Amino acid sequence: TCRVVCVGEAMIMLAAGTGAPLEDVETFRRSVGGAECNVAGGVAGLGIPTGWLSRVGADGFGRHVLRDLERRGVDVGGVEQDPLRPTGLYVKHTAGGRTRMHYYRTGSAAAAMDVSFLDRPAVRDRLAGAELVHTTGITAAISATAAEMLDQLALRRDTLGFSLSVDLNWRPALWRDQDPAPLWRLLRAADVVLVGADEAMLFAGTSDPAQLRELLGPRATIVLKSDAHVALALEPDGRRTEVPALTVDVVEPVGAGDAFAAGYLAATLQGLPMEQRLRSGHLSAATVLAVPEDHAEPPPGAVRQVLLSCTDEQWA
Ligand code: KDG
Repeated sequence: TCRVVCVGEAMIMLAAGTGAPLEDVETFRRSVGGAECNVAGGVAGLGIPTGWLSRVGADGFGRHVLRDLERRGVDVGGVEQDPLRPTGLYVKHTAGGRTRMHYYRTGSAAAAMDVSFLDRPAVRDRLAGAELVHTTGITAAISATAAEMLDQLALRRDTLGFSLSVDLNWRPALWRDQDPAPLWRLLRAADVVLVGADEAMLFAGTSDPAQLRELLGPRATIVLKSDAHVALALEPDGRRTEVPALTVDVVEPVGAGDAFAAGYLAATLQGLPMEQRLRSGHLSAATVLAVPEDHAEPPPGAVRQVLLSCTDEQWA
């Protein structure tokens, strides 16, 4: 059984080969992205049995996504293949030091996830067996039916007994004029909320931990990653733990938040203290900051141990 289950869309990523205007770019490098499947790959890479629940098109891109996640050790038995709708795509284009994402995902197979998706036996069983379910604000944005599914997922948390982790992952390009109410509901239902200070400002108008606590309610451990590269955890009982990040040469930052989530969640499942969870998040994020893809390759066993439970002596 999977101890962790991640729910959300995966896409084929096409990284533009040059920083020329997009209309002039001729070559693209293919890989796989999507916030929740990045987290699934990261947690599985740290040795925790992990599944990814989603839908892909019954097309070559969907088959590639499945194959790639399986290769990284993620259980994909709960993924449904849609004969009618395609696997989503996005183009990542870095120019002048700035990365832009262009989404081609409207009407994708994953956007058709709805409440009934949770009742498919392969999905239901995995949720029932999971200790932790992770999703993000992106899934709340991709369609009204996916947002409804998340409301239902939060209800099932109480009957099935998993904890719910949500990364804000605020993507204004996906929300446009949509009402973000489903995202607020999801965040307020979560046991763990992961959020970057800059996106908290854009979404909630504040990145102050005490104000976020008021807005999000009493339930969750809030993990706030600040601009000064410090991660702060604010637990429901008021305890605060802060851990500074490593200094790394950043190749491309997209996906680092997902890797942080993976490290943090894997360490949480190992029962490690908060300081080590945050360290594990930073270390895992560093592995993605150093590559152009949105996720890193699974680490070898020896490295895995360091990523997961860096001791005070190792850190000092
Ligand atoms: O967090 C990284 C994701 O943003 C990326 O992999 C693509 O899921 C994606 C999205 O919707 O932006």
